[in-house]
Amino acid sequence: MIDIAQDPPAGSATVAETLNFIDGRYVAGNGRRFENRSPVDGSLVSLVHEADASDVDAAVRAARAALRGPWGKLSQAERAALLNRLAAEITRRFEDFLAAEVADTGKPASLARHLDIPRGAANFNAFADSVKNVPTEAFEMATPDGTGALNYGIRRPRGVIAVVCPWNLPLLLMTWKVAPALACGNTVVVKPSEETPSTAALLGECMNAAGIPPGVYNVVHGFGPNSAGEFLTRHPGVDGITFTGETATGAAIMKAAADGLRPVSFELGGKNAALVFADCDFEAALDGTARSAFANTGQVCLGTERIFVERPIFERFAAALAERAKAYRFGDPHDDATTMGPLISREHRDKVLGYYERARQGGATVLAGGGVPAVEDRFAGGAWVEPTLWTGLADDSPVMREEIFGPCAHLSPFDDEQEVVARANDTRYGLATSIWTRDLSRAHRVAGQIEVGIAWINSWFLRDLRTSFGGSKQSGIGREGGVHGLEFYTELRNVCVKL
Ligand code: NAD
Ligand code: 6OD
Repeated sequence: MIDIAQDPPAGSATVAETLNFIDGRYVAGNGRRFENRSPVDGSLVSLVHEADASDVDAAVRAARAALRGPWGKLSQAERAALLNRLAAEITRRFEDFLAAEVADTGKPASLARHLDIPRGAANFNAFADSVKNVPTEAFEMATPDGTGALNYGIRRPRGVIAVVCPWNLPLLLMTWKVAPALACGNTVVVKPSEETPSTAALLGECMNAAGIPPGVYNVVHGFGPNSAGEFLTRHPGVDGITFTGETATGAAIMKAAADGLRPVSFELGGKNAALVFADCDFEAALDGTARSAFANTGQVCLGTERIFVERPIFERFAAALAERAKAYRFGDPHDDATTMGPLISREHRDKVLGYYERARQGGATVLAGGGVPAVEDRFAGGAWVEPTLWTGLADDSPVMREEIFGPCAHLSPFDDEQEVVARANDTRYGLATSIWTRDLSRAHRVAGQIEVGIAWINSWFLRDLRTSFGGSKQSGIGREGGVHGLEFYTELRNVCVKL
């Protein structure tokens, strides 16, 4: 989707530009300009100013100055009040955020309207609230002279936080990190995905309107290696790195973080399993599994790519899910009839179609999809792909092992609980699972045995922002959400007072 362009394309009269946001101002980057193209039809959305090393340095310095200056001097209650104003400002600009998110991602506006944009605002309110009432610890101790001592803990912001973001839920996932960082008193430099720079840039306007001091929130655009992502994560002025994205990228960032021993918080890839027992509420399991496999064109880290169905209902469930897959409608994201958008880019589509081909070559039976859908001529330049279901692959085939991140899943039958738990756990990932059953004892028993950070029973992607969120195994490092992010976004200091 993205080509490097030194100059605006020939013949374009006015081309929108997406600027970096540093120290409260929009600034042109010293680096190249690159194209942000719509995955719906390949049209140019904007020319994005890539930040070079000096731009990134300016952003980190601005963040450091704000930390020492106005932001660092605010009380927690004052910060929380500003974050509530910021949330209100996002809501006031709802339609602008919606338009920007849909332009970058091509996702149906109906989806972004109920998920991405409201969560962008909700994240700030939730974290402004959740850090308010967190106790620390206190210990009285005896001393040899008999007077004793008192220990108590206080929390302090970690400092300048680098926030490196993916493209699948751009505003939601960026604010999910920025909100707790700011609520805890840190300042941030955000590197949005090169595919989806617009809402991170737009948020700068809301920061200014809400009265958040300059330098608290900075945005630098660009790519990963040898670009803004690497310059930021290697910058010695960054005190911690929070990242959402691919597991392999997480490994590269962890190496960068090793210099200076900076802590990391990672939300990474998944190969999530749904476990559908024969005693489930069939329609609820069907709805939930269709959503978990196909929502956002399968580009949700929590999405299901492995579906295990108990044998007595396997054929019926597979046939019904295939009908759901065939019912999606592709087209204009602003048309309410459109229920599935494109993938993020042609490049990503090549990857997903590569797995479709591998499934075929591996002998899979294709129950639905398997290719590129017919779309209107005006969308021919887009990154469309069919929702796809397979059966018949072995658990150790690449399609069953590797994260595809597309609207596709494999269905396998199973015969007993221990067997399905072992198969669900047979992966290097450990992000999420959904268990569908009416047997409550079994539901809790299985949730306790699946090696994941998030287990849903009879639901999927049902989020209470006070709960912990993160992945086990190679799906992440650390937990965020509610008070859990305090471990990363603050430093706990013990004060020992000799009495
Ligand atoms: P990605 O890892 O390719 O890119 C994420 C970000 O990292 C981008 O901003 C990119 O520019 C930057 N980046 C890439 N290489 C870098 C480097 N060497 N140094 C610094 N920055 C670098 O991920 P993506 O393709 O944008 O997103 C899809 C992936 O994200 C999937 O694997 C998905 O599972 C994962 N994801 C996980 C979660 C979660 O909560 N666990 C949420 C969303 C997405
Ligand atoms: O809901 C959330 O807070 C969250 N982090 C969702 C992640 C979705 C991944 O694509």
